[in-house]
Amino acid sequence: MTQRTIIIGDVHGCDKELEKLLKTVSADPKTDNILFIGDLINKGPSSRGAWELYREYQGKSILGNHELSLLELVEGKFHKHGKYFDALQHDFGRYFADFVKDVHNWPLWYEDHDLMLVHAGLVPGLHPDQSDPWHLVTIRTWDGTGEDLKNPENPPWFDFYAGDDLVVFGHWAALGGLQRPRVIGLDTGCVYGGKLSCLILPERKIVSVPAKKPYASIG
Ligand SMILES: [Mn+2]
Repeated sequence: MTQRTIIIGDVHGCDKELEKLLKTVSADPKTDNILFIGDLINKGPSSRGAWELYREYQGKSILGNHELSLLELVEGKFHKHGKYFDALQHDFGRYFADFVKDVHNWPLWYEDHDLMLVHAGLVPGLHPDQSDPWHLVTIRTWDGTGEDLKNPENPPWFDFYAGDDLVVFGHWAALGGLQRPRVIGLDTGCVYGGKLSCLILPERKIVSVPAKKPYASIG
């Protein structure tokens, strides 16, 4: 059997939906390479439940903006996502240190042959290793300078992408997913009551399961 790569979009603590999606595609860590696009945690019902499934299925994840801010918060830096910190510690309980230790090993992007994963997107003209980490986990649109990465008046970052790799990203729930020949967006807003989606390679099939309910409001 050909080994599959299964890339899962922004889970945000929607553990029940993640479990359903993994079962729907018959994910098997023995034969499948299971990857997460970041933002496994926060906003939804159980970040710990999502992390336990990620471990059970021997997943690998890149950093989302929520994990990058967690790493800054544990270093004592102020960040606007600090509002999630107490709930996250409570949710993980005695496993919190193990979780943080795990996240310390998550890369900002993932590259394998002609596949690249990045949480939000690529800064036009730059390889991810030349980019500001926060740009990689938050970019939506491009203003030409990197000052304002989410102004809806500006074109999306992927309009500038002309590389040969297939780039898979999340982070932009309002976009509702994207399918272009070399760019695929997987954030279909599960935590906001949308659906949780994954991409299966090499067949390029997208499979989604609906959210049981909205757990947070968008924005
Ligand atoms: Mn995000």
